[in-house]
Amino acid sequence: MLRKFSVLAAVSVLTALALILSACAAPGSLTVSQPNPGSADSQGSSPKAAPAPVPAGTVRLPQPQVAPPIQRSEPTTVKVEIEAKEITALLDDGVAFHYWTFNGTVPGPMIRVMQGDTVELTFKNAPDSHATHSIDLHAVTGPGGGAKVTQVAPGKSATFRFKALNPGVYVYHCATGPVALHIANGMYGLIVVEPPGGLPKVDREFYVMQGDIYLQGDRGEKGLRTYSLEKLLREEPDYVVFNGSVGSLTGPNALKAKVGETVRIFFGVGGPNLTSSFHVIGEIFDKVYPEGASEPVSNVQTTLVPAGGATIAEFKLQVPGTYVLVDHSLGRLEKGAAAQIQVEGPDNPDVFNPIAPATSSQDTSH
Ligand SMILES: [Cu+2]
Repeated sequence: MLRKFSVLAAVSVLTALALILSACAAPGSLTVSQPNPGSADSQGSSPKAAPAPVPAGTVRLPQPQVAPPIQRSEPTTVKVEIEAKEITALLDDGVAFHYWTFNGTVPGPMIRVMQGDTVELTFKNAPDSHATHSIDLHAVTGPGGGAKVTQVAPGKSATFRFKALNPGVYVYHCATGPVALHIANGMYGLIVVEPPGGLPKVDREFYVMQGDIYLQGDRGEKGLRTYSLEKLLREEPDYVVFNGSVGSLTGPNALKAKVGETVRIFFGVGGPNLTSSFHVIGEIFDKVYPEGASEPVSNVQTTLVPAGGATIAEFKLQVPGTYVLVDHSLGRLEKGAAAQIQVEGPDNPDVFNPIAPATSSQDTSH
């Protein structure tokens, strides 16, 4: 069924492209896009139909682990296995979504290798998948970043090797058409390629990725929601989230650290559409590797991370409290883009001292 949707979705993309081209060919005339009755958005039900109820027992996707730092100094061959899995999970309280994932998490697993390693990657597509999937790693030098040789039908697999030539932190994503839809539905992750000798030691590492999600219906509607290719093409997301869902890294799910520790955040943007103005409220990045480049810069408040890009941000924690990770295009905070680091430890009045705090009950710290 969804494979059929995928074909229809591709037709819709081509229709949109034709509209753009016709607009370009007729300067001065304004082409207004018409609703496409053949698009995935209207397939099978009226766009006004209420979403189906959230299936019983639906929970949030688990969080991916941070891969451990490389301990060796010589290159080797690393075998990696990744499986595309389509899973219904909670996107928000009372809202379920049919995610397309790598290994069942959003983002997918962090792959961590060393510069000079040969990576042998086996890509599988689960037998119960409905769509073909693939993988394009930005750390790969070769056609499609691997996507040309990994267009894998449900129940099938493919294997290829690549040499990790350049150190850095790179996005990987599904590259099966419409690529933006596969990314929006959850198919992205990071591969870290450490330089020989590794990254400088820190006390804690975190793995966070931002994504924009597009749904049929109105914002805030409850139930089992369906993706919207139309909104994706208009770049009007219903949700902007860190690590797959609203609240996946806040409250009881917050990241944890202690005063005196230095932390490193591997932060990537799956997109597919939005660039992030990545910022941590109440902190200054002591070091940022802009766009994942090899040379860090110092003392940064907010760093731009493009769609399909990543960065490494590092800072020391001097003051206890809750620090909120945001995209400083703050309308997106209202769409879910927040994570928290809860920092425990002794007060540090030399650095921060609430002498006479406001007594208003209004909390603006989120
Ligand atoms: Cu895919």
